[in-house]
Amino acid sequence: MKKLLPLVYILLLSPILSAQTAEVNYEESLVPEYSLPEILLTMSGEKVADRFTWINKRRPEVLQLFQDYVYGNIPESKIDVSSRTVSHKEQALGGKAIRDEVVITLSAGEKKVELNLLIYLPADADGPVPIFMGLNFNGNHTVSPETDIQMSSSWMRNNQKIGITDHRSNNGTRGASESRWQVTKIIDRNYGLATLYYGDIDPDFHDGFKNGVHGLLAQENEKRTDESWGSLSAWAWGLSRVLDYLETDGRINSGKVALIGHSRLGKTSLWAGAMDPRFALVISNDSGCGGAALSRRAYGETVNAITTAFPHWFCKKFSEYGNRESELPVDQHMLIALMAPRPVYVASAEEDKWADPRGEFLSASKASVVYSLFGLEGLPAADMPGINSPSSGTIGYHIRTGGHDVTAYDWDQYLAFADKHFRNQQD
Ligand code: GTR
Repeated sequence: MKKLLPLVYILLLSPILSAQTAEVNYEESLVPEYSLPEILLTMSGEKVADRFTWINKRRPEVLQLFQDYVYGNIPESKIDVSSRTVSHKEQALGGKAIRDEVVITLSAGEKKVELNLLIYLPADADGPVPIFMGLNFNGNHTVSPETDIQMSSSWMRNNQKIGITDHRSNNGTRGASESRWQVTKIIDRNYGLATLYYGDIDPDFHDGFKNGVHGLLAQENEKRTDESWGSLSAWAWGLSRVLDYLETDGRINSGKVALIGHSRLGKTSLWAGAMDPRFALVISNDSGCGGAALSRRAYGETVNAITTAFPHWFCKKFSEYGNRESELPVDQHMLIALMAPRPVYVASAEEDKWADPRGEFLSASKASVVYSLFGLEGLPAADMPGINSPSSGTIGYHIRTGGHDVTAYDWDQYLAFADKHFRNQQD
């Protein structure tokens, strides 16, 4: 048995490894020529020249195209929601913050899913505070230096030894993701933070869409189609249920929730923000392919690579567009545009070539035409900004030094962006 294990791991990892090593293009000169689908043209050929046509005709069309071709449709299903606060700490982070742990129970008949939410709020707030909200990769106990946060008992990737990359080598240990969350910095700037482990909503492995909220919302004898939801849609749907809960907490300004996500969870934050306009500000940190990066550039991770390594993230139909991205009726600049007129921030990292930084910039830039319909400046920078030189209008963008991660530098930009849009403070 012992001898068999390495072989089993190699077999399990091989689709991921082969997708990452096979013919990855990192040469700008080898990016294929492409033309993007026209954002401001409806499917019936009508030019979108004002915001009313965008809101009433083109936006719903684009949203539906992303459902049908990329992330999949979420079934309408009635669920019951209840919540209970399982811990409350008045003197968190040395007295700076109040900390709650809340269990949100989603149920449908006998089936239920529990979401464990961790909330930090500034102790001296004099009214409802704006918050950052996001899914974490490795459990709430990894987010903060505090040692009395409940350990997650949900399925975790490192138990499965699948898809581990170096930036997650510490997963599971208390405080391991502290640098990615900067809780003290957030509190010092008078924002709250709400976070939960993404695997609570839907465990990140392919089980035929039975566990997590896929199972919860599934109807008896339901047949999945090529346009049915994958895990990115599941995580996004879960975020909206958490927002439902936050709306009931009077200490939080639920009209000022900034949704943040990194990598696959950055793809998720963009998709959640597109579907649910209650998210007032949306941040994509290094989200790459299927997130902010243009699919047609096929630079770094491609549609073929991502749907081979992670078939459960998207609807099945998306996988048919590997190597024929130019036939997709959407590209990812249209996803960014779905946020309009809300502020949206896209961030890249210089060494994160797999996520195609230029493709992320171009998406942000090309979404600006929709912001113009609202009389807003989208992304001010006409060309890709230099390293560590953010550009911010109602769309923000930066590329920083370093690799695939969320750093204090990233948070400094997000906090300044939130101040600008939530508190009318210029940076
Ligand atoms: C990679 C995947 C990326 C990104 C990343 C992550 O393996 O290819 O699209 O999502 O995982 O989420 O850490």
